[in-house]
Amino acid sequence: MKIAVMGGDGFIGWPTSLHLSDTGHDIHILDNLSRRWIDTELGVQSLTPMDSIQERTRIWHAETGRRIHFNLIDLAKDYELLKKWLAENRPDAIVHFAEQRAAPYSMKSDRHKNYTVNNNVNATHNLLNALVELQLDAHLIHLGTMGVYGYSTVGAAIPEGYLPVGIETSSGETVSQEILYPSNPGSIYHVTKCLDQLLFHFYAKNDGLRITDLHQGIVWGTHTEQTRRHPQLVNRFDYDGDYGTVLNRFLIQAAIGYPLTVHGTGGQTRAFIHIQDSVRCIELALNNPPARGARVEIFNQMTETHRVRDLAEMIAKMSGAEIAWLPNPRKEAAENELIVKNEKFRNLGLDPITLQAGLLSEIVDVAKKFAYRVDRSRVPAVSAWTKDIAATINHDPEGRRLKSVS
Ligand code: USQ
Repeated sequence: MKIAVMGGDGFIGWPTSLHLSDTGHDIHILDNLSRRWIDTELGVQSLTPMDSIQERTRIWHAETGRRIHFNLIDLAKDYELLKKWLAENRPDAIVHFAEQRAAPYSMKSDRHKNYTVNNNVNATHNLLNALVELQLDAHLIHLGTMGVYGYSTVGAAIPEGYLPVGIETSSGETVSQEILYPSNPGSIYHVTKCLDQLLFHFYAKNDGLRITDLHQGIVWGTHTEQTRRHPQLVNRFDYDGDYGTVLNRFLIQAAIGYPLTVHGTGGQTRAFIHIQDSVRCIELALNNPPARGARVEIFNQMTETHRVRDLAEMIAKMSGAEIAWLPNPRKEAAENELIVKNEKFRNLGLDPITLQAGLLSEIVDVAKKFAYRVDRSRVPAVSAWTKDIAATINHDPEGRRLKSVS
């Protein structure tokens, strides 16, 4: 298949491009390199040394004989350029990662909120709009988030996108319907993924576009089978307070002797998936497109759930790291339960990589190798969800007052 990978220079876009190229697909990356610019803005860098996208694709070709094409296009701003590229190349499928993906970054300031909404919603809409205009029947796979469901305790398993409901009619009968699971975003970034869902719903219904939305959990790990093949194919690995995600952050912190930064009581339960499974799921979704005219296909792309404090305690035990119980900069439930259905990928053959000590220590080893690149002042999460920090959690599970760490 000819596949366009929008955002193919990013944390999941790059290993996905390699994985799909390795399985014989013709890969075309479209990316505006915004993630690299944001590193410059924030004054941070990936823990792993990343080469330019051109150099990465050159190495991939030298290693495998396969070409990955790169196009510098901004989906959100260059509509005409995007349309021209799609018209000339007419891909069979499009994988869409081209969005600002960090919740803390989206909450940094009014400017960051505007940027995240403008960038993410425009990128998605421009893509959908162009597909209709060009009558291009490419299967669109979007990287969404488990966060669209929210993190309140529901007391029932979260279904894969759609919720069956009974509605009482005026004559007293109950009619059943399946509706999009009610959105409950916890950050401006998550809001944009909820808005994307509505755009997908409309374009599938109105124009018959074939769309798959992947509601992904928190990704952990850094290597995939293909990124391991050459030092210059290495994936990016974020550790800073804006882009580093919880489990990878704890592992890096353990590697550099930094206290594990648990927000609040660490009672937050979240869904997780290893990066290798993430790229496998995208391949499974590609091979199982919805029919034209069908509703949006939604998968929960996660393999297990964990509580933040359990992860911190497990890593502390494994590495001897200290845990710092910090005031939570986010506005989120201090404790929640989370049960998630993920049968659809399991039924398609996904055999999940779970948190085995082996893979966790592989990440600690990568972090130790590149520890000299870490700027410790960039580890704390400083983006606050509310100006009223006193309103957020300020005690650990035993009721001790929380301290800050530097
Ligand atoms: N947390 C800590 N300490 C830290 C970092 C995070 O306790 O040092 C806590 C947060 O307060 C939160 C949880 O860990 O309760 C998860 O935070 P995160 O930064 O790992 O994940 P999140 O902001 O939710 O976003 C990440 C990705 C995003 C993706 C999302 C999936 O950046 O692109 O959509 O995970 S999900 O969380 O399922 O919505």
